Amino acid sequence: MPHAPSRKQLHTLVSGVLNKTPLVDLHTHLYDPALGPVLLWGIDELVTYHYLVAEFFRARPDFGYDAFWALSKTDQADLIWRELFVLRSPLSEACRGVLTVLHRLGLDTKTKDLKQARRYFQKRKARDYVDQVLKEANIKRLYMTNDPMDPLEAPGWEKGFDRDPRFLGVLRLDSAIMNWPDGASRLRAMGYAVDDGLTGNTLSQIRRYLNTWCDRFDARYMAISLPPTFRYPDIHSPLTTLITKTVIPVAAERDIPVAMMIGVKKLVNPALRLAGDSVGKSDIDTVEALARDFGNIRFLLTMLARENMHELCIAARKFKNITPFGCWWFLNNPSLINEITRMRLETLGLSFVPQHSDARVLDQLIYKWAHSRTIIGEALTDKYADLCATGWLPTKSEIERDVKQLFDIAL
Ligand code: RAT
Ligand code: ZN
Repeated sequence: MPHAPSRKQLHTLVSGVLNKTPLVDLHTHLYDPALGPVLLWGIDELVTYHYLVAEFFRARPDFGYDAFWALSKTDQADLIWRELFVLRSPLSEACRGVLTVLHRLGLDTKTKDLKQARRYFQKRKARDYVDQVLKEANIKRLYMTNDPMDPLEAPGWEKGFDRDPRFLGVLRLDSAIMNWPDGASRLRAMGYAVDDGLTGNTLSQIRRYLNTWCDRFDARYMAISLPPTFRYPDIHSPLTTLITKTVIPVAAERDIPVAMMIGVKKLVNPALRLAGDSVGKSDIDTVEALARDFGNIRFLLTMLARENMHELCIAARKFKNITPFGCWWFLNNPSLINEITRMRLETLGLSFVPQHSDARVLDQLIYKWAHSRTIIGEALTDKYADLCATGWLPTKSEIERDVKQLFDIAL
């Protein structure tokens, strides 16, 4: 009988498989390079990531919000770099991420200014850099966040372009249906004859909008981020009505999943702009009721509050049409990824998607995936070690199969 491997041997095996397997990124804010400048990359974008903007104001509470936003992007980056990387140690996860990127690109991380990095990026071309980053991060496919109402990306889609098959389309719903009737005038401007009231005709026009744009994006799923107050059933809520009477029927007809990201309190501090959103505890009964009443829909589900993570695992045990995914935003920290991944493995086996990057800047794929692979590798190693203790010995090909089941979601 073969000997049980030591933890060290198992770890080498598991992390080797994880690092070598090209993974799929289920949710990003990255774009097909053919869409042009809407795809963000490079040092100034990295350093002005909204996670770091929030941290800048922790370091400099004396600095005015308006004064910060009035600066050019380069000046904002210089200021953030000085405050968070030069005047104090960059210990936070978002700061560490910038350093991981620079390090992996072969740049000096302990510099007083960003000149060296700027020189490096000036020499890069977007398309080649996409190849370089996807290779370094070992990501084979990623899902975008496509918004028909985004003036920066919509014209590109209307014109049409040759798709990069690694960048898959996702119809984002927030701009059209959140805080109804906010989206009504935008829909009318796009040629959809909607009223502010949710009449039968309005609902059918919105379904037409969803179908038209799912076609145009070749959308693999539709996605929405929801506040902690979101409830189903709720006959008084326009949002709930729009989800049940437009999004869900269109998803059913097209046989595509609906992704719900629940728990964001938008703009609790508007002065922080993109960095101004917060977290709230959401309602798991709502998730269970949706999964029960719409058993024909696959719900990709993530929640923002740590407090919701355990009950989401249990809801997924009860409803096969719920797929928990990722450690979202404020949960995308090593200590929490560790806790959440172990809990999911223990309650769901391999039937969840451990992580997505949420990258807004291309280069972030490098750090978000490097950091997550490390933590997930530790958690998996311990789980296989527990099996070894029973005499069950995993083979390399079984580990490869398992990693593929976890990450290789095909939609
Ligand atoms: O993680 C983020 O960058 C957030 O600002 C949001 O984009 C969130 O992930 C979302 O998709 O709404
Ligand atoms: Zn996101």
